[in-house]
Amino acid sequence: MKKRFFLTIYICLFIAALIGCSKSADLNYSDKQSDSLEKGNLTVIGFSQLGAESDWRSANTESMKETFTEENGYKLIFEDGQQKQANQIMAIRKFIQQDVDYIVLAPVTETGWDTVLKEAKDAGIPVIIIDRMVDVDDESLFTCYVGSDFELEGKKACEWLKSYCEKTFVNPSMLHIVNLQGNIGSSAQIGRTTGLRKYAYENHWDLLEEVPADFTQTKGREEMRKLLKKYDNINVVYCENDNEALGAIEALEEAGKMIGPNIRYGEVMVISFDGINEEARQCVRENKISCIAECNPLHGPRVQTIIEMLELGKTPMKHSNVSEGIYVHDLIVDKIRVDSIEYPVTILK
Ligand code: GZL
Repeated sequence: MKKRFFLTIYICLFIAALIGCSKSADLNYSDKQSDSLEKGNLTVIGFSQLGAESDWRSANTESMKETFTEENGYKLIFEDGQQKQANQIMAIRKFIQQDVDYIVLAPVTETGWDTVLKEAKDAGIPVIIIDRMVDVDDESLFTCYVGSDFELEGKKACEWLKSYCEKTFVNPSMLHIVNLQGNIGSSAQIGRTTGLRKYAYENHWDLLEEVPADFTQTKGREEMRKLLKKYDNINVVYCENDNEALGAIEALEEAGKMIGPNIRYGEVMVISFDGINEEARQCVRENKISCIAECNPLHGPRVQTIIEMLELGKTPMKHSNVSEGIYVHDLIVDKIRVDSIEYPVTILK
């Protein structure tokens, strides 16, 4: 009798356990279901943007947001690093916890990414680097890079300056140049500065001073003011982006300087990079900025192509650079040649 009693209890407990498991499985399943419902069929992308310092940056962010919409099948999680690498590293760790499908990183500076990119790799999340580059010991820590060749941008701007001097009979020894640099340690600053230094060395240009101006208009104006107090012979201002150039122009006008390409007649020539800011483009039309080396911010569609390839199990190019031009006021220099490749120049209408 006793035996039958305990057997009945055991069987009831066993059936209860079975129902419980199936419920929790259902629970898990419904949890999973709600999880997948949250993601739906969307591809989830964690995008760590470095900041909002310039018009170029805003256009870059806009391009990513316009591309990775839910209508296009994506869920974009956007984090603004506010110019701080620590914020970007925190964002990447958050993306890893959220188990996103892809991480896109626009790094504020080149170094200091190895550890967090290793964490993303260990989590099996592909990382796509855009715009500026990362300097890591092991390039398997990121899937691929798409952005600009910044040293080439610098060389193009300098080759235009060299050709312009030749065409207008300005002796290279007449040039007295200052460089308003971007964020120190960023690929854009490193490349554009390297291009200038190479040309200054090879052509015996007088490179008076290089100062960080953080790619912003405010800093460009402040640093230009200081340089004008220090030097009375500046006749070329090399600005590593358009926002700095606009700030420099404000300071030059405050100081009563004539701004333009006619160095022989005492004008101060302004050279810049990007070409996305409408005010800067207007300055080219008015010959206040003599030349802008284009830096194209529209990486959204390029990243989408990469992700579509990865989704199909294909392998994108490890490094891809976008092709970029030169914007000018007139065709005194109608083409330039850099590293034996010819580039057209474009008059800004
Ligand atoms: C270049 C980009 C630079 C732009 C600046 O790709 O990193 O940062 O030239 C921006 O305008 O702030």
